[in-house]
Order: sequence, then structure tokens, then C-alpha cells
Amino acid sequence: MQSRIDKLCEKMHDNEAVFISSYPNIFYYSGFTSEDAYLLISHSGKYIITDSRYTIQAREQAKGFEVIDIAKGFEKIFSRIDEKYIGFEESYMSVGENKRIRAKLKDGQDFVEMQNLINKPREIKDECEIKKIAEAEKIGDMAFEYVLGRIKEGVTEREIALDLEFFMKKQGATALSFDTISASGIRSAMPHGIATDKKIENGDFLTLDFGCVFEGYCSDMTRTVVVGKANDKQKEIYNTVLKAQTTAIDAIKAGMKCSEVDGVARKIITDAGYGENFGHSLGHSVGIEIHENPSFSPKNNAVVQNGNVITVEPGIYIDGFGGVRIEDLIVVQNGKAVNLTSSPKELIEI
Ligand SMILES: [Mn+2]
Repeated sequence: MQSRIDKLCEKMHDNEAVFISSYPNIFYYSGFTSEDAYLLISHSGKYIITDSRYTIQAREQAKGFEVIDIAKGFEKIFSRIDEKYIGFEESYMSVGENKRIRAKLKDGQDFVEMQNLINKPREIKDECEIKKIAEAEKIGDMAFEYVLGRIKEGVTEREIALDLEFFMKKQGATALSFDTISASGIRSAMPHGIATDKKIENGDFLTLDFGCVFEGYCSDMTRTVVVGKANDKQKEIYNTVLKAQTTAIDAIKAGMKCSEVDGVARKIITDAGYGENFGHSLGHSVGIEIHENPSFSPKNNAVVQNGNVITVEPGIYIDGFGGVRIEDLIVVQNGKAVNLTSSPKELIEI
């Protein structure tokens, strides 16, 4: 945790401190696992402010932080530090909360937006984070293998989603990364079609996009299978997405622009005539949150770096027909992509 705080402090000017209010950043910088807290980090001190329900937990988890009971020490918290500018998280703080906390500043201090600065260190995962994400992804792989044996005609999308979720929790997941996507038949043309009571039919594409949280870190993967025999059009779409996906993974190099990685996959899909059917970005980073930076989007000029953990998930979606998405989670190490997902990617016909 100290090395994360050191990284943050390097980015803060001498007259800047940060006031952290979001669960992901509280957890990242202090290890505290409740969202009912604030962190105040200055160049000279580290404080965690929480209520009496959590002060013991905060002392155990947030090593190196001085624990402040909100009922006793919050009013004068900012008088403990000398910095002029106190950065807050504009993406996570309501206008009302901002007003209440701003009123506690001492004379001469100013409350300013610093979300990007606060989030930045999280873009490069350390070894300990990569291990947890890899473990979470492994649970996903095992869940996929398990659920393949449960998919058949007449079973509903929701039953398959529940099978995945139950399995992942049994393997040690504490939560889901997001609502499981289980979309079959023409519903698979919806990139984020959540599970319904629709029964799976012969000839359906079935897209499963799911992930779990393990020790505070998310996983994310997608596989599309065909129930019964795939027809020629299904095979063509599937193989185009697969080629785009594997080519993009092979192309990833540290130092490359994120937009270029997106471009590699997009070109293959566009050349096959499906450019209009791939509406979303190629991928997003994953960590404490399911959507982090940087992302492989056509507009992102950020550079790929060692320690980035990002999904590679091209798709083709055809209204009235169905869709395919294949998603792996990769980590950039020694300048290239290492795949954390090991589920098979050749077309599975069930
Ligand atoms: Mn994803």
C-alpha cells in the first residue's frame, strides 16, 4: 500500500493533498474494505475517517493511517494539514456531499477536482494485483467448463447464468463483476443482453459474458457457443471475430497506442464487411472495478504499458440474426500480452 501512496504523492504538487471518497480508491490506497470511510492523504500525514462501527476494522486493515472517528474528529480534519489544494473525486461525490465537506476546509484552502490524478496509479497493476485478477479469471474459466455441460435445448438463459454464478461463488468468489450476460438466438445481437426466461433453442448462438470478484479484484470473459450445428453464416461470423481477437492479442506491444490495438481488430472485421456491426470499443481495463483505464478504444491515444490488464473483446452483432463476442483478459508483461484466460476459443457446437 505504501508504494501506491508514494506513487500518488509523486504526482501531487507540494501544495496538494487528496480527499478520497470512493470505495475502489479507499480499498486501493488503504486496504480498508468498507465504503463508509474517507481518506485524507497529504505529504505529511495519512488519515482514515470512519464511524464507530468500523474504527477497529480500520486500525487492522488501513496500516499506517491514523484512524479518525467521524463523530469526533471530522469537523477539524483539514486543519491537520498544511496543503492549500485538496483534491476530491468528482466522479464519485454528490453535489451535496461536496458542499458539506467543502465547508470544513480551513481558511485559504481550496477543494479541487483530482479524479484523474487519484485514479492514475491504478492503471499499472502490481504483482499482487495481477495474481488476484488471474485467480478471478481462473474461476471464470472453471465456471465456463462446468456450464458447458449444462447447456441444452429447453434450458433458459437465466438458468445458465445462475449456474455460472453459483459455481463461481462456490469457488471462492465474493461477488459478480457485473450482471451476467446470457443471450441466445436473436437476443445475442444485443451486446449487453442480460439473462431472461427465454429457452435456448436448437441453432441458437449463446453468448455468455461473466466475471467474478476474488479478493477485491474482478474478472471478465466472454464466449459464444452454438447450440446444435452451426450454419455457414454463423461459422463465418464466428471465425471473423476469432481472427480479429487473436490477431489483436498478438499485435499488442508496450509503447503502442491503445487506438492502434483497437484498429487491428476493427480492420479485420471491417474488411470482412461487418464494420457497422462492431459498435463498441475493443476492450477496457479491469481491476478493482470492471471498467478501468486505459481502454482499447478507437479514440484513446494512451500508450500500452507493462502492468496494464485489459480485455480484448471484438464482436459482430446482426439485428434479427444474432451475434458473437469473444473476450479474453490479458496482462502486458515484458512488452507483450500474456493471456489470463484459458478457455477454448474454437467454435463449440453443443
Ligand atoms: Mn468486458
